[in-house]
Amino acid sequence: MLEKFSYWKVKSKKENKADNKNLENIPKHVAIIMDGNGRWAKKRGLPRIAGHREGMNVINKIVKKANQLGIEVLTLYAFSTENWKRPKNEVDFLMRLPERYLSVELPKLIEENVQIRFMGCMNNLPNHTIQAIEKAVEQTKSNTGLILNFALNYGSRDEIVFAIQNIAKEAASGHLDLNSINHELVSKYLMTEELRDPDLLIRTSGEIRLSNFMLWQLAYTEFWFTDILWPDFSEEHFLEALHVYQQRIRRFGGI
Ligand code: V07
Repeated sequence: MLEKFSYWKVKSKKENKADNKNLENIPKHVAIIMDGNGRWAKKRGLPRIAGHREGMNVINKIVKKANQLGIEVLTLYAFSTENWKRPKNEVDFLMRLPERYLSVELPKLIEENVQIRFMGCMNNLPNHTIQAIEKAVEQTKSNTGLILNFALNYGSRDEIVFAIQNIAKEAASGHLDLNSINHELVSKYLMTEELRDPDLLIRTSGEIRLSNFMLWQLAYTEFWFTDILWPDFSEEHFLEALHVYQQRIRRFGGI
C-alpha cells in the first residue's frame, strides 16, 4: 500500500522524467558504498573532513528519493572496520557525524516514517556515538516506511566469523542440530538478520571492489559503479542506477 501511494505521489508531482519512466522492478533493498569524500575535498584544496561533511548532506536527498519510490531498505556504508587506520582527527570527526546528522535529521526522519537501524561492531565506538544511534533506533523502531540501515564499524568477514562462533556455540550446547545449518540459518546469524539481501549495490568514486562489504548478502546482487564522487552524487545519479537495474532485470525476465 505504501508503495502504491508513493508511486502515485511521484507521478502526480511529475518531479523528474526518470521517475515516470518505469516504476516496475524498483529494487527493494539498495546498498551504497559512499566513497570519494576525501578525494572530493582534496580536489578543492579542502581538508578531508570537509568532504565527509558534504557527503553527509547528500544522504538526505537519497533517503527522501528512496522513501518516495517505495524502496524498502537503504543500507549505507558509513564507516568500515579498516577506517580506524585513518588520522585520529579524521576518525574523531567521523565519530561525531552520527550525532550531527541525527540532531538535525531525526525529527524529519520520524516525520517521514523512516525506521533507523544499525549494523556493525559497537565495542570500540565512543559512547556518545552509541547513545545517539541507540536513541534514533529506539525512537523509530515502530515506523513502517523506509528502513535506513547504517553500516558503521562494519566488516563482513568479522560478521561472518561472529556468526560462525555463535552457530558453533549453539551447536556445542546442544541447542542446534548440525543438520539444520543451511543458507537461511546462516543469514539469520548475520548482522542483517531478517533483512532481505540487497537487489542493487552502488559504489561511487570509481573503485571497483567490495572492500569487505556484505560479502554473503551480495551473492546475487546487481552492481552499479560510477566515477562520481559521493559528495557530487545526486537524485539523478540515483535514478540512473535504478534505471540500469530495471533494464537488467527486464532483460533477465525476458529470457
Ligand atoms: C558519515 C558521511 C557520509 C559519507 C560517508 C562517510 C562520512 C551519516 C552517518 C550516520 C551514521 C549513523 C547514524 C546516523 C548517521 C555517518 C559516519 C560517517 C561514521 F545513525 N553520515 N556519516 N556516520 N559520513
